[in-house]
Amino acid sequence: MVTSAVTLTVKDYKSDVKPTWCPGCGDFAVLSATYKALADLQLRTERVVIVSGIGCSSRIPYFLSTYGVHSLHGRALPMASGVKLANPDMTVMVMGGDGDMFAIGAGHMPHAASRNLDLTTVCMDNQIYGLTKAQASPTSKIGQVTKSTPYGVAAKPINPLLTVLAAGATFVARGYSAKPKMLAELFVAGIKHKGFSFIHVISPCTEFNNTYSFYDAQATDLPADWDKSDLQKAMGLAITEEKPHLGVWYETERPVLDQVLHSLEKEIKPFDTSAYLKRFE
Ligand SMILES: Cc1ncc(C[n+]2csc(CCOP(=O)(O)OP(=O)(O)O)c2C)c(N)n1
Ligand code: SF4
Repeated sequence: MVTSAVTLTVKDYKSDVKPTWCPGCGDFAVLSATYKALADLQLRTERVVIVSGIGCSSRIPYFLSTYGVHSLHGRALPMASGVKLANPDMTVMVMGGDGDMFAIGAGHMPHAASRNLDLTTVCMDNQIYGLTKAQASPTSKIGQVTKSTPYGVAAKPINPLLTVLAAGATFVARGYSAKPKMLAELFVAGIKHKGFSFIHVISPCTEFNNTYSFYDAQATDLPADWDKSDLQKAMGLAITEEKPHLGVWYETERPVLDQVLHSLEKEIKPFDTSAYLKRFE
């Protein structure tokens, strides 16, 4: 993390591009929380990269004055992994939707978590494909009527928290767009964490899946005495919870891939390609 010598404020992280999301979209709160977290941490804009895939949520890099990559649908994690490995001192955030991260991009998630690369991953979960106008996503509820499931979703939804906990993420949290203060605190904690942090954000789509009243009533904070070092307890809650719990679910320390790989660099032995190729002459 490279901090600034002059004091940066929220407005320093805003780009000239105005967000194009629908009024009330939960992603606005995620953007504001990102501005606030970066300002709280005083991170220099040129030392931060926001990498996204494709989706309404994945438009987020345009609205920040940091570096940004609006990559391919589902490919934000591999793109961000390359950015982080090549630039270990940069703060790299990966941001996108439930479709991007748990449908087409789902194969990358467990590997990013198990490798423990120092990335802060934010999944804006609206339980629908917003950009393509309301098809079912991997987190849509059983029975949810969408454009692609006119008789209701039949599949059991993927459980993002359980997935990343099982795969080895070293920081796992959940926030809600209607609680922006907590969201910014979770982003600060996720960025400060050395290793793979995953922040699941309930981020309603006002246009196609407006769940604000449901989550206003259901979302509940983790108990004050919650032990965030207890993986089994966190996984147990992810399996059994009836109401979504907000806060830091789990945090632990493990060697971080980018540091491990860079520490191995000094052991690399020169490889004589011409001598090797002689075997095939
Ligand atoms: C390879 C590929 N397949 C499909 C699409 C079409 N597509 C664009 S965004 C998207 C899903 C968007 O849903 P989500 O990732 O949850 O983001 P949201 O728009 O809800 O924020 C799909 C299927 C695409 N752009 N590229
Ligand atoms: S369609 Fe939904 S997810 Fe997309 S900008 Fe509008 S409210 Fe947000």
